[in-house]
Amino acid sequence: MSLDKATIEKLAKHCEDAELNASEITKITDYYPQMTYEDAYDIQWTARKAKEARGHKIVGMKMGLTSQAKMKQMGVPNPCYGYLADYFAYGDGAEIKIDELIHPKVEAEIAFVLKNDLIGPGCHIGDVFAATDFVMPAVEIIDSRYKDFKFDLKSVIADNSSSSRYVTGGRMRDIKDLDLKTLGVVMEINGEVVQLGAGAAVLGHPATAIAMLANMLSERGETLKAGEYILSGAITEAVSVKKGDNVTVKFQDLGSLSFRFV
Ligand code: 0L1
Ligand code: MG
Repeated sequence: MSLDKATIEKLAKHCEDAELNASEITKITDYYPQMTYEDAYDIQWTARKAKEARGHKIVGMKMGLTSQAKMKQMGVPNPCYGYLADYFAYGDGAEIKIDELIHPKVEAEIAFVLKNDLIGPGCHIGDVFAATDFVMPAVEIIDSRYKDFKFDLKSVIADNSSSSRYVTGGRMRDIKDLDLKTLGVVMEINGEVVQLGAGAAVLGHPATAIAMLANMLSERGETLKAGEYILSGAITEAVSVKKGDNVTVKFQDLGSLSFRFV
Protein backbone atom coordinates (compact mmCIF):
# COMPACT_ATOMS: atom_id res chain seq x y z
CA MET A 1 0.00 0.00 0.00
CA SER A 2 1.41 3.39 -0.86
CA LEU A 3 1.34 6.62 1.16
CA ASP A 4 -1.29 9.31 0.73
CA LYS A 5 -0.46 12.85 -0.47
CA ALA A 6 -0.58 14.38 3.02
CA THR A 7 1.88 11.81 4.36
CA ILE A 8 4.23 12.32 1.38
CA GLU A 9 4.18 16.07 2.07
CA LYS A 10 4.74 15.58 5.81
CA LEU A 11 7.71 13.27 5.19
CA ALA A 12 9.20 15.59 2.54
CA LYS A 13 9.15 18.41 5.10
CA HIS A 14 10.54 16.11 7.80
CA CYS A 15 13.53 15.10 5.62
CA GLU A 16 14.12 18.61 4.27
CA ASP A 17 13.94 20.18 7.75
CA ALA A 18 16.60 17.70 8.88
CA GLU A 19 18.80 18.81 5.97
CA LEU A 20 18.25 22.53 6.58
CA ASN A 21 18.73 22.32 10.35
CA ALA A 22 21.57 19.76 10.21
CA SER A 23 19.64 17.57 12.62
CA GLU A 24 19.58 13.78 12.63
CA ILE A 25 16.45 11.72 12.11
CA THR A 26 15.76 8.01 12.17
CA LYS A 27 14.97 6.19 8.96
CA ILE A 28 11.44 6.83 7.85
CA THR A 29 10.69 3.20 6.92
CA ASP A 30 10.71 2.50 10.70
CA TYR A 31 7.42 4.42 10.83
CA TYR A 32 6.13 3.68 7.32
CA PRO A 33 7.29 0.14 6.52
CA GLN A 34 4.65 -0.10 3.80
CA MET A 35 6.10 2.76 1.74
CA THR A 36 7.10 1.95 -1.84
CA TYR A 37 10.01 3.11 -4.03
CA GLU A 38 7.53 5.36 -5.83
CA ASP A 39 6.59 6.94 -2.48
CA ALA A 40 10.29 7.46 -1.72
CA TYR A 41 10.84 9.34 -5.00
CA ASP A 42 7.55 11.24 -4.47
CA ILE A 43 8.97 12.46 -1.14
CA GLN A 44 12.23 13.50 -2.83
CA TRP A 45 10.44 15.32 -5.67
CA THR A 46 8.10 17.07 -3.20
CA ALA A 47 11.06 18.45 -1.22
CA ARG A 48 12.70 19.49 -4.50
CA LYS A 49 9.58 21.43 -5.53
CA ALA A 50 9.48 23.08 -2.09
CA LYS A 51 13.04 24.36 -2.61
CA GLU A 52 12.10 25.69 -6.06
CA ALA A 53 9.00 27.37 -4.62
CA ARG A 54 11.30 29.19 -2.17
CA GLY A 55 13.40 30.47 -5.09
CA HIS A 56 16.20 27.92 -5.27
CA LYS A 57 17.34 26.63 -8.63
CA ILE A 58 17.92 22.93 -9.23
CA VAL A 59 21.23 22.89 -11.10
CA GLY A 60 21.74 19.20 -11.66
CA MET A 61 21.42 15.60 -10.58
CA LYS A 62 23.48 12.92 -8.88
CA MET A 63 23.68 9.19 -9.08
CA GLY A 64 24.42 7.37 -5.85
CA LEU A 65 25.34 3.85 -4.74
CA THR A 66 26.85 3.16 -8.16
CA SER A 67 29.58 0.75 -7.08
CA GLN A 68 28.83 -2.97 -6.84
CA ALA A 69 30.81 -3.02 -3.58
CA LYS A 70 28.67 -0.27 -2.01
CA MET A 71 25.39 -1.81 -3.19
CA LYS A 72 26.49 -5.10 -1.62
CA GLN A 73 27.67 -3.40 1.57
CA MET A 74 24.36 -1.53 1.93
CA GLY A 75 22.35 -4.58 0.88
CA VAL A 76 20.56 -2.55 -1.82
CA PRO A 77 19.57 -3.83 -5.27
CA ASN A 78 19.95 -0.65 -7.35
CA PRO A 79 21.66 2.72 -7.50
CA CYS A 80 19.58 5.76 -6.59
CA TYR A 81 19.45 9.39 -7.70
CA GLY A 82 19.04 12.80 -6.14
CA TYR A 83 19.02 16.45 -7.20
CA LEU A 84 21.58 19.23 -6.74
CA ALA A 85 20.31 22.62 -5.55
CA ASP A 86 22.14 25.88 -6.28
CA TYR A 87 23.41 26.28 -2.71
CA PHE A 88 25.07 22.83 -2.77
CA ALA A 89 27.67 24.09 -5.29
CA TYR A 90 31.22 25.15 -4.39
CA GLY A 91 34.36 25.81 -6.44
CA ASP A 92 38.04 24.96 -6.13
CA GLY A 93 39.57 26.48 -2.99
CA ALA A 94 36.21 26.65 -1.19
CA GLU A 95 35.72 26.78 2.54
CA ILE A 96 32.76 24.63 3.53
CA LYS A 97 31.03 25.29 6.83
CA ILE A 98 30.93 21.97 8.61
CA ASP A 99 28.44 23.25 11.19
CA GLU A 100 25.80 23.32 8.41
CA LEU A 101 26.23 19.56 8.02
CA ILE A 102 25.71 16.53 10.28
CA HIS A 103 28.42 13.94 9.57
CA PRO A 104 29.79 14.69 6.09
CA LYS A 105 31.83 12.33 3.97
CA VAL A 106 33.71 13.11 0.74
CA GLU A 107 33.88 11.03 -2.41
CA ALA A 108 35.59 11.65 -5.77
CA GLU A 109 33.37 11.69 -8.85
CA ILE A 110 33.34 12.65 -12.54
CA ALA A 111 30.78 15.32 -13.43
CA PHE A 112 29.06 15.39 -16.82
CA VAL A 113 27.56 18.48 -18.44
CA LEU A 114 25.27 17.77 -21.39
CA LYS A 115 24.87 19.70 -24.65
CA ASN A 116 21.65 17.84 -25.53
CA ASP A 117 18.82 16.43 -23.43
CA LEU A 118 19.06 12.72 -22.67
CA ILE A 119 15.74 10.97 -22.87
CA GLY A 120 15.05 7.44 -21.63
CA PRO A 121 13.96 4.71 -21.74
CA GLY A 122 16.49 2.81 -23.82
CA CYS A 123 19.26 5.35 -23.27
CA HIS A 124 22.71 3.73 -23.61
CA ILE A 125 26.35 4.68 -23.16
CA GLY A 126 26.66 5.77 -26.83
CA ASP A 127 23.80 8.23 -26.34
CA VAL A 128 25.65 9.65 -23.32
CA PHE A 129 28.87 10.13 -25.33
CA ALA A 130 26.92 11.89 -28.10
CA ALA A 131 25.01 14.16 -25.68
CA THR A 132 27.93 15.15 -23.41
CA ASP A 133 29.39 18.64 -23.77
CA PHE A 134 32.27 18.06 -21.36
CA VAL A 135 33.32 16.19 -18.23
CA MET A 136 35.17 17.61 -15.25
CA PRO A 137 36.33 16.63 -11.76
CA ALA A 138 34.05 16.84 -8.76
CA VAL A 139 33.98 15.88 -5.12
CA GLU A 140 30.59 15.11 -3.64
CA ILE A 141 29.99 15.76 0.04
CA ILE A 142 27.33 13.33 1.18
CA ASP A 143 25.58 13.89 4.49
CA SER A 144 22.83 11.42 5.25
CA ARG A 145 20.31 12.94 7.57
CA TYR A 146 19.86 9.52 9.16
CA LYS A 147 21.55 8.81 12.47
CA ASP A 148 24.91 7.04 11.98
CA PHE A 149 24.30 6.82 8.19
CA LYS A 150 21.88 3.95 8.96
CA PHE A 151 19.16 3.64 6.33
CA ASP A 152 17.63 1.42 3.69
CA LEU A 153 17.24 2.31 0.02
CA LYS A 154 13.73 3.77 0.31
CA SER A 155 14.70 5.98 3.24
CA VAL A 156 17.84 7.23 1.50
CA ILE A 157 15.94 8.07 -1.71
CA ALA A 158 13.45 10.13 0.32
CA ASP A 159 16.47 11.93 1.85
CA ASN A 160 17.66 13.06 -1.62
CA SER A 161 20.24 10.26 -1.70
CA SER A 162 22.32 12.03 0.99
CA SER A 163 23.07 14.93 -1.36
CA SER A 164 24.39 17.99 0.47
CA ARG A 165 27.33 19.82 -1.19
CA TYR A 166 29.69 19.38 -4.10
CA VAL A 167 32.93 20.98 -5.18
CA THR A 168 33.97 21.31 -8.79
CA GLY A 169 37.25 22.32 -10.37
CA GLY A 170 40.13 21.04 -12.48
CA ARG A 171 39.85 20.93 -16.28
CA MET A 172 36.88 20.54 -18.57
CA ARG A 173 37.61 17.88 -21.20
CA ASP A 174 35.85 16.31 -24.15
CA ILE A 175 34.70 12.85 -23.08
CA LYS A 176 35.88 11.41 -26.42
CA ASP A 177 39.51 12.30 -25.56
CA LEU A 178 39.50 10.34 -22.29
CA ASP A 179 39.30 6.76 -21.13
CA LEU A 180 37.03 7.31 -18.14
CA LYS A 181 37.15 3.61 -17.30
CA THR A 182 40.85 3.61 -16.44
CA LEU A 183 41.07 7.25 -15.34
CA GLY A 184 42.81 7.26 -11.96
CA VAL A 185 42.00 9.34 -8.90
CA VAL A 186 44.03 10.04 -5.75
CA MET A 187 42.35 11.58 -2.71
CA GLU A 188 44.41 13.24 0.00
CA ILE A 189 43.24 14.61 3.33
CA ASN A 190 45.70 16.89 5.12
CA GLY A 191 48.43 15.75 2.72
CA GLU A 192 47.93 12.04 3.37
CA VAL A 193 46.67 9.71 0.65
CA VAL A 194 43.39 8.22 1.92
CA GLN A 195 41.79 6.78 -1.22
CA LEU A 196 42.76 5.62 -4.72
CA GLY A 197 40.39 4.63 -7.47
CA ALA A 198 39.60 4.37 -11.17
CA GLY A 199 36.50 5.32 -13.15
CA ALA A 200 35.51 1.68 -13.61
CA ALA A 201 34.35 1.73 -9.96
CA VAL A 202 31.22 3.48 -11.29
CA LEU A 203 29.17 0.69 -12.85
CA GLY A 204 32.15 -0.25 -15.04
CA HIS A 205 32.20 3.19 -16.72
CA PRO A 206 30.85 6.53 -15.38
CA ALA A 207 28.85 7.15 -18.60
CA THR A 208 26.85 3.99 -17.85
CA ALA A 209 25.56 5.69 -14.70
CA ILE A 210 24.37 8.68 -16.71
CA ALA A 211 22.48 6.41 -19.12
CA MET A 212 20.94 4.59 -16.15
CA LEU A 213 19.90 7.92 -14.61
CA ALA A 214 18.16 8.99 -17.84
CA ASN A 215 16.31 5.66 -17.90
CA MET A 216 15.34 5.91 -14.22
CA LEU A 217 14.03 9.46 -14.73
CA SER A 218 11.92 8.32 -17.69
CA GLU A 219 9.87 6.22 -15.25
CA ARG A 220 8.53 9.54 -13.94
CA GLY A 221 8.33 11.20 -17.36
CA GLU A 222 11.44 13.28 -16.56
CA THR A 223 14.61 13.82 -18.63
CA LEU A 224 18.19 14.97 -18.15
CA LYS A 225 18.45 18.47 -19.58
CA ALA A 226 21.24 20.15 -21.56
CA GLY A 227 23.38 22.26 -19.23
CA GLU A 228 22.64 20.24 -16.10
CA TYR A 229 25.59 19.32 -13.90
CA ILE A 230 25.45 15.57 -13.23
CA LEU A 231 27.51 13.66 -10.67
CA SER A 232 28.00 10.15 -12.01
CA GLY A 233 28.79 8.30 -8.76
CA ALA A 234 31.69 7.66 -6.41
CA ILE A 235 35.04 6.47 -7.72
CA THR A 236 36.45 6.23 -4.20
CA GLU A 237 34.94 5.11 -0.94
CA ALA A 238 33.32 7.92 1.03
CA VAL A 239 35.66 9.28 3.73
CA SER A 240 34.49 11.05 6.91
CA VAL A 241 35.80 14.57 7.44
CA LYS A 242 36.02 17.00 10.35
CA LYS A 243 36.49 20.71 10.91
CA GLY A 244 39.90 21.89 9.65
CA ASP A 245 40.40 19.05 7.17
CA ASN A 246 41.98 19.98 3.81
CA VAL A 247 40.80 17.78 0.94
CA THR A 248 42.71 17.52 -2.36
CA VAL A 249 41.72 15.18 -5.17
CA LYS A 250 43.97 14.61 -8.19
CA PHE A 251 42.30 13.30 -11.33
CA GLN A 252 44.38 11.78 -14.14
CA ASP A 253 44.10 14.01 -17.27
CA LEU A 254 41.61 16.33 -15.52
CA GLY A 255 43.70 18.26 -12.99
CA SER A 256 42.95 18.59 -9.31
CA LEU A 257 40.74 20.40 -6.84
CA SER A 258 41.11 21.33 -3.20
CA PHE A 259 38.90 22.69 -0.46
CA ARG A 260 38.64 22.68 3.29
CA PHE A 261 36.11 22.34 6.07
CA VAL A 262 35.89 25.29 8.46
O1 0L1 B 1 26.41 9.38 -3.54
C1 0L1 B 1 26.36 8.26 -3.02
O2 0L1 B 1 26.85 7.25 -3.55
C2 0L1 B 1 25.64 8.10 -1.71
C3 0L1 B 1 24.23 7.77 -1.92
C4 0L1 B 1 23.48 7.57 -0.63
C5 0L1 B 1 24.04 6.54 0.28
C6 0L1 B 1 24.98 7.10 1.30
O3 0L1 B 1 24.67 8.13 1.91
O4 0L1 B 1 26.02 6.49 1.53
MG1 MG C 1 28.10 10.31 -4.62
